[in-house]
Amino acid sequence: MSTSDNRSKDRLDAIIIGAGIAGMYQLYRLRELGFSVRVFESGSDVGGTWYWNRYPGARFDSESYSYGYSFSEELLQEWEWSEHFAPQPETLRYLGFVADKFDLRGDITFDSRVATATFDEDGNFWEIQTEGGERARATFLITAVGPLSAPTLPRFEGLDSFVGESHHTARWPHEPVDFAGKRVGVIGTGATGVQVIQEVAKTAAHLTVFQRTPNYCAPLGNRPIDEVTQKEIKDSYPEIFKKCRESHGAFLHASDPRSALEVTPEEREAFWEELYSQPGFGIWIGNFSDILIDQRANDLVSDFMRRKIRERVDDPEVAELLVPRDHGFGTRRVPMETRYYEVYNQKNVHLVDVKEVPIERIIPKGVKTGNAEYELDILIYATGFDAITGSFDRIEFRGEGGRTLKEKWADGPRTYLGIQTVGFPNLLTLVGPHNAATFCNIPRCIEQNVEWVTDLLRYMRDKGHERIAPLKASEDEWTKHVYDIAALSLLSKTDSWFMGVNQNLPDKKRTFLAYAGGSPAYRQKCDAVAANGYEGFVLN
Ligand code: NA7
Repeated sequence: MSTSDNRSKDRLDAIIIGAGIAGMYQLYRLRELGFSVRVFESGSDVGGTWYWNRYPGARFDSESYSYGYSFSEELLQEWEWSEHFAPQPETLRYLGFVADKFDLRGDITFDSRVATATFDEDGNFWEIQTEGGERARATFLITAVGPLSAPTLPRFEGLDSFVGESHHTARWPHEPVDFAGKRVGVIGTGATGVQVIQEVAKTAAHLTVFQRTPNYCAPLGNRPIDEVTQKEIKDSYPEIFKKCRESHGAFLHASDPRSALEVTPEEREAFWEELYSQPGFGIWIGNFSDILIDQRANDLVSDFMRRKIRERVDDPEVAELLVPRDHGFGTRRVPMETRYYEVYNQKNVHLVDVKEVPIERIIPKGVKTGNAEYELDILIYATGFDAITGSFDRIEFRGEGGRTLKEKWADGPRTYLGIQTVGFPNLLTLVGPHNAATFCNIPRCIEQNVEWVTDLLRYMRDKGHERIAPLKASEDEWTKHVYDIAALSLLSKTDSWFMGVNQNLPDKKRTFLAYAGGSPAYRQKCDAVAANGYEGFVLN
């Protein structure tokens, strides 16, 4: 590596793709090791997800103080979150503050999307080329491309014919979009759609929501952080992060060890009422231990959530459209909301069921369904992402024998620990498929990923190793384990982005893309692998 040889002029120790939360922290850690590193980032500044997703209403569903970086005590004490669930502009400011504090931007090339990455087998290095034609080489290539960063648009005809303003939520303009006096349409009612709908409904003259699949949404319970709480938070960071480390998804909400079936109906109801009124993901993550495993337990909690929707929506017909029937509560990502259901009691909001009568095409003046035309001034696509593998597929990774990663993962990803894949030596995938970070309060798992990779690279340098690749047997075993664990969960029985299901991507295989074994088990496994000299990998 650069410290021990003289080829560093044209070859870095590491290239990182992406300057979001993972890429920024990986840069910080590798610089600390004395590595030569360059980050390539397609955006014009740091922030990743929080750089791109500027749509109105975008905010955390994780408690702010459980989401920020934990590695610097000074940073923890300096930064003040203003709300329990901070809005996107504040998060972007925070990430800019981190970049300034640790002087990160100098090692990041912005406005630079990596197009290809090719492994040179003889030279044992990766060469990347950006869309702008810039090339760079490094011994290690670390991806920090984000699990939800390749937005997808519907495959409707006439997409470009719309004469009004249209935006995908993940490609929102930097200038504010004014909805006052406008007829606005939103397609999509996932976690993003729900956030944007409740915001647009406040000012739009008329809002039409095109809903295909209703989701079970739960109250976020956001509020400002007062001075006393601010101090309490700053004093209790070690406990906050300990709690996150010990919980399944690294959230502040740990699941209740009881079964939903072992308590009385009255106890169950009281517990669910309590969770429903509490802030954050408690109702999803802090629920009875079997709601995502046992169909009977899931049916009960789904009924509870359906009742809540019916209680909150005035028009019973509209309420029925909002009630999910084709999947159980929590088996898809639970959108968090603030008076979302009450939006449908407003006179300026109209819900259109596009499962019953699908959208046929986009027309110059708006949206045409099978039985109506909707005239719009602004059309918002909250239509999601090519999840988890999509951000990899956008880059042509060529490994040993010239094989592409896209070809290798065509039937679903195969990895060891969600960190490496056979045939692509020295490629390390932070928050990659089948990595616990994909189903997690993500910065907590990012820190685990980054620290593990940093320890690995330090170990390799100390031992004089320059190449790492997983054994095929380790990859087979991990991939089987990922699917075995997923099969126990009701998540794998439901179509969602966790399962790689996106109807706008008909060729994408239905396979579990995340890791459902939980972050404590994943951390333990990674630690054991490291303690055993990186068991399952070949280092030389
Ligand atoms: P999601 O959760 O994938 O939601 C996308 C939404 O868009 C969902 O309601 C889709 O309906 C809808 N959609 C997509 N394509 C169409 C077409 N062609 N017609 C009608 N409706 C469509 O993405 P989000 O951005 O909301 O959330 C992604 C994650 O980001 C989220 O989980 C958070 O972790 C952050 P469908 O359900 O497919 O019927």
